[in-house]
Amino acid sequence: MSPEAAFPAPGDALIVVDVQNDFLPGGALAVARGDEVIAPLNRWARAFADAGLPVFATRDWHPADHCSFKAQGGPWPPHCVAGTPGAAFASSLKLPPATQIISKATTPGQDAYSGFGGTDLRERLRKAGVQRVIVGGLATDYCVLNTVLDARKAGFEVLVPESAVRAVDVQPGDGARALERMKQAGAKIVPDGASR
Ligand code: VGL
Ligand code: ZN
Repeated sequence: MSPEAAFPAPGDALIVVDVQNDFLPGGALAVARGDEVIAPLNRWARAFADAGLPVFATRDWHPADHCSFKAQGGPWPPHCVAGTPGAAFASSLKLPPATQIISKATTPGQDAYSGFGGTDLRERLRKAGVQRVIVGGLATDYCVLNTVLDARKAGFEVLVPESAVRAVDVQPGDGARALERMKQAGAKIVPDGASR
């Protein structure tokens, strides 16, 4: 039986990471082929909603003077400024109405690649009785990586469908190395052929 055939089951949650316009082709911090995660994530989201299981969506939600922006000495161009079109979820992303939105890196002085960083995501997962999370979104080598590592540290089982993640690849191979680090941390990477 393929791994995802058992999904989703009670105790599972879906975490959709930062599928925001600024990370999509044409955006301020575009991830190459970032739009390709949307169709598989829509299928996962529908499966979770149909099963009555929780869906979480994280978003980068920065103030205009955020420390990660070049003007403040950070590594990135301005992106995902709270309330701007670039910070909005992709319009083709079909999040179920009950999706719980987790905003992160919302203050000028702190960055957070992880959806667990400075948020109540862990408590919300615990309260929902979640034991296993499926994580997809953008970008493999930053926010997906750190969300997955924190989920493992918090004791959750983690599944990452390769079809549902894409990398920034500032250095070629960053995305592949990030997947390797997730695997080392105990996450299960589901290769494209095996996934939806
Ligand atoms: C991200 C770079 C800067 C991400 C967020 O969502 O992966 N990457 N801020
Ligand atoms: Zn950011």
